[in-house]
Amino acid sequence: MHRVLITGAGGGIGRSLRETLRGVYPVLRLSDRVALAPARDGEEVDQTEISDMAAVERMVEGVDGIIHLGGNSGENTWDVILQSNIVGVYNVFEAARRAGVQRIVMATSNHAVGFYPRAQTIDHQVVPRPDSRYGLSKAFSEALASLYSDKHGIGFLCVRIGNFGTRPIDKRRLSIWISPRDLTQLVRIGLEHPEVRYEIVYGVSNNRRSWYDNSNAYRLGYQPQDDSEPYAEAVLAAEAGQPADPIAEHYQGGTFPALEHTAKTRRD
Ligand code: 15L
Repeated sequence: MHRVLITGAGGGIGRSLRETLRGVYPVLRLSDRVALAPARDGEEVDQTEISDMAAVERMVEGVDGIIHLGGNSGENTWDVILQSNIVGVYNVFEAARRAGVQRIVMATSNHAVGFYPRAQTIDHQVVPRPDSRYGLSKAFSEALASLYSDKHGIGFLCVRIGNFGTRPIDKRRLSIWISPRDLTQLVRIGLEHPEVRYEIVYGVSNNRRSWYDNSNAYRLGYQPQDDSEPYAEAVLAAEAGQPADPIAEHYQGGTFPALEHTAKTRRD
């Protein structure tokens, strides 16, 4: 990997990877739809709207690997999701194919499977159960990655990211938290592991309260360093006595499945 492109480089994960991957690859190309801090040594800065194919083609030129974080990172209207997460991811993968890019790390989300109940442990082989239009767009991106892997041989690591941050922020996040250093490790596996063809893994730390069987990530060599448990007491104490939405509490996706929820009965 000589030149690695990060899309969505202005978001929380992108800004963190800009630091943790600094000097790991000779050139980091950082792109976002908004202006980014100026390039430092070993960096290139780019401003691209990923729903614009011609601009995306310029963005991927000369790149060896891509970390695709770009797009909308939460629930939104169908028009926004369609342009930024569905048209956007198609443009990135298709432009990557045309440019001969061999490896892509795709930021998918726990919300692609957010309608699984918290009582169930799920692995990388479960069928998607998106909990929102956002989660649906992530399930789409996983299926699109599968197509581009089978048909064009691009290697994909699809990372179903839980919740990224320096510490878990609430009870639900105790089960899905990932620290910056653990995500960096997974991203590097995605770019550097010689045998990645099409893999789904969970982007979570080694949380004692996890809802995931992340054996696929471990098979690829992932050795997470962090666990949310040392934060549990403080997190739970801060939340004690707060009213809980029963739908949000039941499902892994939390408030995402609860939003606009009208079903009278549960599927599980
Ligand atoms: C995500 O996929 C979102 O991008 C992030 O903003 C959080 O909502 C996270 O999931 C979560 O579930 O905590």
